[in-house]
Amino acid sequence: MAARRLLVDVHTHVYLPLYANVLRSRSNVPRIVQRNAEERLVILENEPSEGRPVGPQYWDRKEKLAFMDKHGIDLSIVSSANPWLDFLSPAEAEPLANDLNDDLEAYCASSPTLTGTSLRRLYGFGLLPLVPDIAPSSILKTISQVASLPHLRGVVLGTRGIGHGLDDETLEPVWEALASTGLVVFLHPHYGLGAGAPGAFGERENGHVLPLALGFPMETTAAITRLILAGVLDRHPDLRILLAHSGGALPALSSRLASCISHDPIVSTRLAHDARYYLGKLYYDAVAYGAEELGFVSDSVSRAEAYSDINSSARNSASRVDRSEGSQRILFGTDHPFFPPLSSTEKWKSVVENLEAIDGVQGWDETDKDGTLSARSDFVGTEHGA
Ligand code: 5CU
Repeated sequence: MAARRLLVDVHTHVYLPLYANVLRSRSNVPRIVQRNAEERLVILENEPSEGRPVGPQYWDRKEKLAFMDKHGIDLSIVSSANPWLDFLSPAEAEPLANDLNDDLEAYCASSPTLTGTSLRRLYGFGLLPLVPDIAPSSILKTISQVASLPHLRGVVLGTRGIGHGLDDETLEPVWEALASTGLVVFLHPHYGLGAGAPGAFGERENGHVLPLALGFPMETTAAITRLILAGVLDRHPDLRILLAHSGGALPALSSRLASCISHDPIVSTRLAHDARYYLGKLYYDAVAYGAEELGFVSDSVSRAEAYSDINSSARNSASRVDRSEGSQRILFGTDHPFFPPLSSTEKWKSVVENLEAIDGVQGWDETDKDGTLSARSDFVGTEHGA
């Protein structure tokens, strides 16, 4: 009998109890503050209204499983939510990373079994102690720890590396180790790009809209572009990087990026391929909320191979693509527990929209859609019997 298609969520977060306690102990952002009977999460700089209400949906595993049940999600790959360990010293970050990885392993390992399979319902992306002045050997030790924990399938990474971004040469052994272990690297924003630029977001109170809708994706776009420009994907073609929020603006700007590179005397001979080629080496969550956007990402991935030859003169012929190829690298996600509905609804709008978007991509057949919904099983090792 053919195996049932699983619904797998690759973008879903937790603040583990130990981490929430660290946030409660702090007097600066990021922190959890008590206001009257309510706890509030303050993680972004200049958050309006002292952050947002925070409760068990952020740390209680029962709530995660209830959310999954409500939306028909069989299996989730849970990652710590931002800002991870970014604000800690090396002496604090390394032991906390190790403890949180052990806690995440326990959170997943003791989750219910997925009926009819040998899988658990929860797997995880662990944490690395990526903070300024950390010894690279500490990061490498933690990569070995994560690789040894059977329910952790990768690591979640912010965009700052150890303070100098993802093009920092000091990170070279980190990419090497991540590529050789086969761990997935889930690249996720926290700071927002543009937020600090004078006048970028104006003075009007717009809640979280501008930093989340624009700042987050642009931060991811800049981080992955810097990594590509540093030649990391040329040196480590096996690195499996999953980009949050469907890769931000990278797909839409990739031809402009390629043009800027080819006109720049410093960079024009640096890379082995045209910039658009690297889009086919990355993975994208499907947290885009729209079928057109997913279709565009899919096209960008599908045409990537045609840009392998940096000197190819027939680039525009690559625009005739089989869109379904791109679906191979696009994976369903929810961003839970963020984006809860503002008024009570049976299902969360953010989830329903992402499911409808996958269903509505023109040119994707049922196999393409199923692959995206089930995280292509081999990507995170969630095939039946794994
Ligand atoms: O709503 C937010 O602030 C966030 C966040 O911080 N992280 C995330 O993954 N999604 C939404």
